[in-house]
Amino acid sequence: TPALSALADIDLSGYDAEQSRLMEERCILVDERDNAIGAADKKTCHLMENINKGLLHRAFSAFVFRPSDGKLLLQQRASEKITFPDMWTNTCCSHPLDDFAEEKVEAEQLGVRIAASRKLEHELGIPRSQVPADKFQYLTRIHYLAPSEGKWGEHEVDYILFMTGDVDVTANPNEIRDYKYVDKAELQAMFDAPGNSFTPWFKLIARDFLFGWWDELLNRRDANGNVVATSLNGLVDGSKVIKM
Ligand code: DMA
Ligand code: MN
Repeated sequence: TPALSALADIDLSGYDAEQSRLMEERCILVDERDNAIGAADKKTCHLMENINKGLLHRAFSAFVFRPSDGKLLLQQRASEKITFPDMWTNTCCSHPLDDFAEEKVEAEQLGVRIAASRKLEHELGIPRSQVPADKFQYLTRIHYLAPSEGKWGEHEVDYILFMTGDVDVTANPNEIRDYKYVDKAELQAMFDAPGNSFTPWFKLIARDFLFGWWDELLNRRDANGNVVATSLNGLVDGSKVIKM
């Protein structure tokens, strides 16, 4: 692990109290091949000063689709978020935590799938019974770096997870400003419209992967016409980390 900025020197007092508290969560540090090499708090992991020294952590990006029409659930991040506030993005992103033994399990990507279930409940209020870990389809992992505002940024190995299911949303206003379901054309129109801003990871995933995988999802409907995330099993070689 490289020498890191002294934590006590970074003042969070100008930020939302709950989001500042969540900066104490401990992320899993990884190398570029996603080997776990340690842990550090979320604040340390998201400072560009540390990212520029190579600090890299594990994350997930979950995409939840409605079975009946294959629409994707998007969220707009709350203004309270310290990184990438107010931006539109995929259903839910966060980190598997070193704080929970079950979120460190790498076999079958179980740890990130458990973290996705936990955060869909925390951010969107979706009951965990509707988003159980075993319903997520792992696609691949991407390695990307993206500055946010000021001293903050992201540098992650990000697991892309798809899920299909009918979910009841009760958005947590400290996390979520707005949410909506979109089809491919509606998402493209949002990208093309002036004034919308999107997270950098969502833009990268949309640019290179999302629309093609979404087409496959829509093409592989079950006998009832519903889209099923597990139909994508084997579509992608998820064994390597893709550097974006
Ligand atoms: C972090 O997302 C993960 C990715 C893929 C960017 P986030 O900032 O929404 O995480 P959290 O809500 O836990 O702060
Ligand atoms: Mn992160």
